[in-house]
Amino acid sequence: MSKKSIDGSVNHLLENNKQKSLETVWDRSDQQKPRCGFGERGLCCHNCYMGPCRINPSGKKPQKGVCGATAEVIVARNFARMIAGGAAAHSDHGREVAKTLLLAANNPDSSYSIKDVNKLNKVAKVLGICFQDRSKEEIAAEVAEKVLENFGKQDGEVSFIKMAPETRQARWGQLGIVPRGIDREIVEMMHRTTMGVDHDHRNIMLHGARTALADGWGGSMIATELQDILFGTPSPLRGQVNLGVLSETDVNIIVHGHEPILSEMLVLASQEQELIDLAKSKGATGINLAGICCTANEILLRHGVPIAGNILQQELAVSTGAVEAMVVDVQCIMPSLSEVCKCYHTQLITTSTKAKIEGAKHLEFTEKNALKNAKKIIKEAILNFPNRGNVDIPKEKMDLIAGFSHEAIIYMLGGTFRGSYVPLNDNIINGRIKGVAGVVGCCNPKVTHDQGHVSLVEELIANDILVVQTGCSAIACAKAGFLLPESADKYAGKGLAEVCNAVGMPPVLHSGSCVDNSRILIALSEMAKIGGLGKDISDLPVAGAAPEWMSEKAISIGQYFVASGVFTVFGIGLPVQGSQVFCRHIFEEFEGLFGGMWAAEPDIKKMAGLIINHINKKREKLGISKAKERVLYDMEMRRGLEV
Ligand code: NFS
Repeated sequence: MSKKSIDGSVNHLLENNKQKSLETVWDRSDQQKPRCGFGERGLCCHNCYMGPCRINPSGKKPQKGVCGATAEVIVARNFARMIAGGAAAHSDHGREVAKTLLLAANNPDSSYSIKDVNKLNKVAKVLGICFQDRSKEEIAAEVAEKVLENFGKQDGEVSFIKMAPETRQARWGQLGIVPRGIDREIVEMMHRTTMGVDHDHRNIMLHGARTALADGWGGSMIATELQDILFGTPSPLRGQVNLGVLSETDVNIIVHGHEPILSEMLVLASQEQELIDLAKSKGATGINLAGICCTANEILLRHGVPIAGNILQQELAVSTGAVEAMVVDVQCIMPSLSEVCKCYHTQLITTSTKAKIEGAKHLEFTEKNALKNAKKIIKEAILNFPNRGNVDIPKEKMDLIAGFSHEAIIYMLGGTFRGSYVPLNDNIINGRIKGVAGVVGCCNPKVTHDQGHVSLVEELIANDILVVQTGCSAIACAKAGFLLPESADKYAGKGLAEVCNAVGMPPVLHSGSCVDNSRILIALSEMAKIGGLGKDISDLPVAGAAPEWMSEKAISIGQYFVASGVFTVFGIGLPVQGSQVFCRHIFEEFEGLFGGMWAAEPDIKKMAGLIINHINKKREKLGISKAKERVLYDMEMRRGLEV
């Protein structure tokens, strides 16, 4: 890999950091080479202390762990535990949002309120809660209580499963994998994969599907839907992205992590006149809040707050010397930040009781005193401004349009009165749009930063495939300029460009953070329900991809997409490749079970080829593989049609 990134701001700062001997994620990644081949293939087991055990991938002994576990059992258990880890992270986030909605409903003095009543009523309807002639607080309290039950339920099914097409629900029912309670499925996954329990890789992965569905249609969907109620459903707005959004003259505060419960309050606090005045009294021109990772996506989508970068840019943001405080909550936060911050004046502030870092200042953020806590954090940053030394802010920044929630897409396509997915389905049927791909997930220093996302998306839109994005992948493509309507003419195929120009949308739609992948599930369900493209998600000409994945959360997302019927390709590699039996199961046999299956393809051109072939295969099956233009009937033709 010649360059670490395709992003000039990253390469510039890395060069400077090298001279300062400042260690970053790329240096530590190099120090790990050569990587453990057993671990990379998923072949080591440390689930009990008779081990650790590993299977020899060459076929020589040992071919079994001390307990007798085979390669496929070990690989399955490791993979399933990654699903459980990812599902736990998304779902614990969802739980906090539900608790905050309950607080907002029951406590008028709390800093939170119910912003989107339409969405509240919509969610209440799905949950079977009466919303007529009741106050929004009453409805919200019942919604929050009902979804909170979803976590601890032992039987039945998680509520939002109902949003899936009926054929899909029936398939899950036949397979016995409808998630009952979110916590229950995660606990059972950990139980089954502990020493001496489930030794059938197929059975392990069936529960892996159930656990992942409890994330996608449970924890993540709860997070998204309830965040929309609390903070507003996103609609298209303009923003900016990359390290160039940092200001030379303002107090720069970066919020990094995942839960908008914190970041929304920081947005509010940063607009307080008294704090802006304080910043000015310290010699700054104002307060500049910017985000990193998914919390950035959340506040970009709802407030247009700029994004400083994706996961691999967190240390680099500090190394600009221009950040007064890096405020973090949970997930994707590197502990190394503490060391990097020591080299600058930057104050690292942890806020969650679940996530502390040695060397950071801990300012506990609780929902109860949210705004007060947020103000305290902002004040801390302002007071640090006079300690700023030399700064080196890269020039790179790019405009983007974001905020394509499922509701916004419907509105964009059809307006208030006839908004639906019919126009999208029509354009897929007439072949202007060949299909839809969700390109999501992380960045990983094992490959050139941002390259996989950008090259894949470029290839897909050139082939008339509409791309929907979330997470760090969306940030990568935003930096490349794909998230602007103008990019349709520049990069998209003729058919897709025509549709984009007619509607005024970019060919790449930013739908939010990683929990917002649930928006894609709902959009796919709607496409299937509308008709014309089959009856189930697995009939649609769609696919999913995570070209630079790294997190357990990505594995859970991949598994729930597959279990929902979507062909899903991961780049880099998957830690399952030590067992051919297991690979055959998730790459091939899964299709018969779920209608969707996994694939692993590190070569981005080939990955694009797999997605395009899959979409063509689905189009052929639907009988829409030949481009058909709609016939505009004149009166004579119409009369000819009459019997
Ligand atoms: Ni998703 Fe978001 Fe980024 Fe990966 Fe991490 S921030 S929740 S896990 S690295 S996309």
